[in-house]
Amino acid sequence: MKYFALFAFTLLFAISCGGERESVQEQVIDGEGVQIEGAWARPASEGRMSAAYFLITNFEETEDALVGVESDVAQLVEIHESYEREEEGMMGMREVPEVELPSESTIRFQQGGLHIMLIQVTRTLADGDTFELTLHFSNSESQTIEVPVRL
Ligand SMILES: [Cu+2]
Repeated sequence: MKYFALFAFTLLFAISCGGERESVQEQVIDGEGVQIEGAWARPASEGRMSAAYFLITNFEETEDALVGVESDVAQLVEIHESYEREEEGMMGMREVPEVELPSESTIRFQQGGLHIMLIQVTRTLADGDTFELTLHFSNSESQTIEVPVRL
């Protein structure tokens, strides 16, 4: 339900700023499969945590889902979501087993929202470095992307 809300927001945003809307629609018509864009990750010292972000667009008419993520740059790689902890009014984060990718829609992984948690990175990730991340989907084939580290 949360992911549907995110998508609805994206649509609303697109509609509220005229020119954007056409390019978004065009993108959805032109694309194929599942595409990942705008990937980046935060710098981290060896042994610490980093987080990776990107946009995933499912151009297909069938649903898909991100069901797992792997990388040799961290001891543990998890799909996380941020949420507001009601008791304390603070933000927390927790692992989610998968993220639905509705047909012809874009899901945004971003700070304060969905993200890929890289726990105990195996080497220092400095601004300008890159590493590989492999994403597994329920329908489409796995994809390995190059993720740049930046501030
Ligand atoms: Cu996290």
